[in-house]
Parts: sequence; structure tokens; C-alpha cells
Amino acid sequence: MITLHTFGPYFGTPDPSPFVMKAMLLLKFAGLDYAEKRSGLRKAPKGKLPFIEDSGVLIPDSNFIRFYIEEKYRFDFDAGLTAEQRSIAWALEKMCEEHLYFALMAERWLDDENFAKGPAQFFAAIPMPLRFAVEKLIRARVKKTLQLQGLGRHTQGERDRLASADIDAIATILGEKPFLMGDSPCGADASIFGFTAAIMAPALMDPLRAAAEKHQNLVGYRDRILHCYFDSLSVTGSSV
Ligand SMILES: N[C@@H](CCC(=O)N[C@@H](CS)C(=O)NCC(=O)O)C(=O)O
Repeated sequence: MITLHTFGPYFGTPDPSPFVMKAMLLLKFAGLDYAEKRSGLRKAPKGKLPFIEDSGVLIPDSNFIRFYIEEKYRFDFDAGLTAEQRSIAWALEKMCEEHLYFALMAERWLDDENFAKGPAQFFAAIPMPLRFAVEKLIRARVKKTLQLQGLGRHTQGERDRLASADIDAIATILGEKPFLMGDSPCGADASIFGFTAAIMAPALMDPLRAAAEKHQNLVGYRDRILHCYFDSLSVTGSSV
């Protein structure tokens, strides 16, 4: 049995990480049974989640988890797509993972109100006053990451403008189709779901959520995938 290492449900979503939600869906799309383990980052080979364990082999990073499933279990996530559709799907996925992700990170970690409603929960088990010191340290690290990546140098309004353009692009490409490229899910749907679910997380309020919720097709897409692939408790019964 494959083990998927996760953070656990937070913010009204199956996991606070869009990458972990992506890995969950990749395993579900491929029809592979798996168990979730909330082991934090200690064992993570690249210091990030998700990673999976399969027969003693550790595979970190959602991209390599996808490649591993494709190779070991001979499952083609993009079966039936043309070369052009495969390329558009890949490009859209990377727009989310390498651009939109950082806008989401800024909204969650730099905005005091969102931080209190969201990521602060990760530190709830740490006794006071140490908790404040740890929060301060981690938030400073996130700020530095965003500075180096570049989005952190923009104002919140500028970041929201860039992120809204990403969200509009996803909504336009999805259109009225049930999944990104048609009637069945492709590999990129795992990632796009992860991001739409994270951006529209019920517990958090921010301009990105509003930008996504104005697209009824995106709301329907998120709800459809939650309904088909996740039990309803994952949607509403989160601890945060
Ligand atoms: N490229 C990685 C990105 C994974 C990632 O950034 N995970 C974040 C959570 S969203 C993480 O574990 N961060 C912990 C840290 O940086 O300390 C993937 O696709 O899996």
C-alpha cells in the first residue's frame, strides 16, 4: 500500500497544500489505494510535502510522484489528449505551481488576518510564548522566499492583479467542460483542483478567493471534484 505524507485537513479543504491535494488526486485518478500519514516535514526527503512511500521507496515532489505512477503503474494521466492539449495542460499547471502559488503564499502568510485564521493553526500545539517566536521566524522566512522569488516585491494590489489574470486564464480554458480538457480528468486537473480548492478555502477570506468565486465554472469544478473524489467530511469538517 502506498503511503502519502500530508499535513491533514485544514481551512475547510482536504489539505492546506495545493501540492498535497494534487498528489491525492493523482493517486485517485490512477485508481491506486493509499493511506495518508500526517508525519510533518521531518521525514520529507526534500523538506517539503507531499512525498509518497511505496514498498520502501520514497518519492518526493508531486511532479515526480506523477512520473513515478506513470512509469511504475503504467498509467497515462493524459491518455486521449492531443499533443497540443497535453502542452496546454502542462503550461497551465506550471502557471499555477510556479506563479499563482506564490501569490497564494503571500495572501496566507503576509496578511495578518489570514495568517491568524489560517497558517497560525499549524503552530497551535507549541506552548506560549515560544509559539510567537516560531511564528515570527517562519513568517520572516516566507517573506524572504517571496522577496527572492519576486512576487513579494509587489504591493498586495499588484500581486492580486497578476494572480487574477492566472485565475481568469484557468476559468477561460476550463469553459463549460467538466474537466480541463474534456469529459474526463487529465493530469493537470489534479494540480488545478489543488489550487482552486486552496484559493477558495472556506476558512480564508482574501481577494484571490473573490477573484475565483466570480467564475461560476470554477466553483462548479471545485465542487464536482470534491464530490466525486473526496468524502464530504473533507469539505466541511476541517479542523480549522
Ligand atoms: N514542487 C513541490 C512543491 C511542494 C511544496 O512547496 N510544498 C510546501 C507546502 S505547499 C511545503 O511542504 N513547504 C514546507 C516548507 O517549505 O518548509 C511539489 O510539487 O510537490
